Amino acid sequence: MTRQFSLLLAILFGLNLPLEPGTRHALSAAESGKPNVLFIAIDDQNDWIGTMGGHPLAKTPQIDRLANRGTLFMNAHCQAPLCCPSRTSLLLGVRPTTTGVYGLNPSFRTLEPWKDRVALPQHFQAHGYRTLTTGKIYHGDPGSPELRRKEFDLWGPSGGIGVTPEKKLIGNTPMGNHPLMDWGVFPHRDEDKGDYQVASWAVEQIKSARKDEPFFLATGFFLPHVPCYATQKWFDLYPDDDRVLPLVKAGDRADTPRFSWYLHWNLPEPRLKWVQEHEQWRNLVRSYLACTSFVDSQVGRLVDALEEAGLADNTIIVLWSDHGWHLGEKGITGKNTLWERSTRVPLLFAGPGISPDGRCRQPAELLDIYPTLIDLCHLSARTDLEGISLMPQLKDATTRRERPAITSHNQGNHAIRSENWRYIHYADASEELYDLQNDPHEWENLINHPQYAATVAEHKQWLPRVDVPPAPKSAHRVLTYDKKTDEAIWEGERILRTDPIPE
Ligand SMILES: [Ca+2]
Ligand SMILES: [Ca+2]
Repeated sequence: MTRQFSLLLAILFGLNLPLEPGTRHALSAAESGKPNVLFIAIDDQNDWIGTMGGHPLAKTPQIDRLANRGTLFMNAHCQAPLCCPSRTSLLLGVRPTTTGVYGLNPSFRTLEPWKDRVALPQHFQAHGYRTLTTGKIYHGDPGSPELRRKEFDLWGPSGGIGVTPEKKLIGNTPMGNHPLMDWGVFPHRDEDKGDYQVASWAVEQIKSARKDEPFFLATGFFLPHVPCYATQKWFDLYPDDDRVLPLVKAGDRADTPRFSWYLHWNLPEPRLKWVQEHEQWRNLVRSYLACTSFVDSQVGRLVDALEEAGLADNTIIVLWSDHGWHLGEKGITGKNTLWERSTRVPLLFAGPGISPDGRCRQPAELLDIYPTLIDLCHLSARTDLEGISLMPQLKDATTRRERPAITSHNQGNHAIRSENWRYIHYADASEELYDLQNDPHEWENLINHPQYAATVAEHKQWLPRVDVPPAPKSAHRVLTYDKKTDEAIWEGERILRTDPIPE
């Protein structure tokens, strides 16, 4: 069978024939009426988005406006509460428990089973799309110009933090005084921030887009990832008093298993106790909110550019964050947990074929983005994806979804989030259960209440059956556990049952 003929069959019958990255369809995608895609990633953005209700004071007018134009998933969750595994899962369309990518290393392209796997942007490239990227989409740069071209046709500025103060604003932080662990206001210009430059480049690409070739434009914002620096005007959106603080319950960890601490055993992100004692809690919360509002304004610049270029009606916008962030809840700041604040993320679609004002409360996964974009853009289907298209919910947000959202953090640790419940199973067999309808903050672990045995059993059946150990050369935030010896290894160091929890 010639390649042209196999491509033709793929177009006609949606067969999952391998499409080599960099090769293009015989048919021009524009001729077949394919919409553009504006793919917007936000880093470490939790559910503190105005219309999601995660924080009553969060101001995100641009994302809210976009949500009104499209469908917002109110119960969407990452597949891993960490950049590299979450993004790897989304871009490959497979779970972290399938690849074994759980830590910040390795890059999946260095792993034999995944080095040639067609990632989401490559699938678009193979269907005649011009693919462009700026800012943080993948975790880490592929390296050489040749490797970069395999992932995207054109690379813009990498963005990142941008301008920084001369020294850390909050002084030394515990557990290693990591340079990124900083936040606050200092005099600088918004234009000197990495995210502003990323948005500016994306706006230029939208303005100069060719009319005869659809684009897939990936724009990855860095904030509100730490360090959370913002200019005064963004801080001024939030009161300088304790109304900004999230609700936390004293002693909330008394009923969570000790193993829950192992998932974030020793990390640069300070605990709640430290930010309280150093009078940094309110400053951190305001800084995070200020950065969220700043990124929101950059999203607005992209949407405005699409409208001004006359492309809004022919462009699918998908906006997502790679995972959430705690700001004191459950006694910690940071990610790396299997609770709501760490797994719940904004996920919204807007554009042709998508219902406006949709608010879907069914569980959804970032894993679903790949097959959903295939459907929205009428590309050939793939049989190697583990997500399920959200197309029915984009037509009618009340359409039920059978499968819950599943988040994994290292082998053996999983959260199963259904419409109303969260069930957590750790590698040492300890468990948690929360009734999100009556306990939205997940304060009361119901696992020992016998009346919920059926609920637990129902959720347990969704635990991943494929649950591989960490891939070779896994590092950074990697936890392993041996049931036979009850031995947990965090970042290469053994944790004993009697070890005090690091602060
Ligand atoms: Ca991240
Ligand atoms: Ca509790």
